[in-house]
Amino acid sequence: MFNGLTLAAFLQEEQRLHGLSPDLAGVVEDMARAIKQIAHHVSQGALGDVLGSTDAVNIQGEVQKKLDVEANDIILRCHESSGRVAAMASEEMDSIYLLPIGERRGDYLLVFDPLDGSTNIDINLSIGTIFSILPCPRGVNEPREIDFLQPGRNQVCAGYAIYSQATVLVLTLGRGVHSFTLDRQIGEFFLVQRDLRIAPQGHEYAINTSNWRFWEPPIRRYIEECHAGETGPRGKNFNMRWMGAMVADCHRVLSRGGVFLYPRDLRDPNKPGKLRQLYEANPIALLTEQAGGVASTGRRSILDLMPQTLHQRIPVILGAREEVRLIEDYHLDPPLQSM
Ligand code: P6P
Repeated sequence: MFNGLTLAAFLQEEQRLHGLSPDLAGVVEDMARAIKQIAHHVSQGALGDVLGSTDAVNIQGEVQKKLDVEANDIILRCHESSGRVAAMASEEMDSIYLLPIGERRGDYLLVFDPLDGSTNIDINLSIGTIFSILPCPRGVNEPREIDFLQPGRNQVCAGYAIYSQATVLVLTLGRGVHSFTLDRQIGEFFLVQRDLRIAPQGHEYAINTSNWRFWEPPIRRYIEECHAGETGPRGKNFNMRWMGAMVADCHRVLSRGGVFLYPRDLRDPNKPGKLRQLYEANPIALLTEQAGGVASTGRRSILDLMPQTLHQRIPVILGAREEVRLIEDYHLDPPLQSM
């Protein structure tokens, strides 16, 4: 058996050494319990009744997969009677989720994408769960949507699970980014890496290049220079990856560097981006910054943005500090802005 620190022991250490709130530790442990249950369903594949779609469409306009709904319900069930959260919100639910009458309200708001990358489910490729924990405004016993509309810098915890060869939980409590791997035999998460760091320079980029014709000039310029490789202005060769699941691409960035981009594109000028701020961009942005990277819309820090609606979408460019700063500089370049 792996003899590293279990998640529970890590959280006890955080309480002992850094004053982590026992209730916040409890929310993390409840989320880990939900992730273990989701991991079990995901691992069933075609052998379980988990593949395929429902006939429902969520608020995002996306057909809900069976596992989307199952994962969402598992997370709700793991938290609604804990007395640690005051309310929850999810990519799969139009409005916020108020606890059943009689359940004690806690100090935290939980926001999550229960299954990110759903289009990968039926083809057995990586998917994940992304979560963000916000403080519930003091004195609020029945939270409203507006109580969730906090900038990402308010998060007290952010993390994701990636369901792949192994089930890996990556987590920050504001003191670095730490990675845990699930031992399925005994049902424990073990700490396998403390303080993940993203190298300031990178040579891998992740973007869906089929959207090329919709990109703004600064993004085209950056990607063209990556394509030009060592013969071009960057003087080095780049590699490209696109997993179709933000959690998988961003796990690679956190694990071996590079940059992830889902920029604003001109397909629908009213849509500032594809990825949702509260439960995709904000938690991954906090993890990125905690690992020494930068998370930007191209024009400003993601974590400083005040969300206007629960399912707000924003542009996302994150990863290696020097790469993201270069992309931000391209957004400031006046000749390009006029294009
Ligand atoms: P596209 C998954 O649906 C998701 O929200 C992210 O996880 C992923 O990075 C992106 O959309 C993929 O979008 O346009 O390449 O299918």
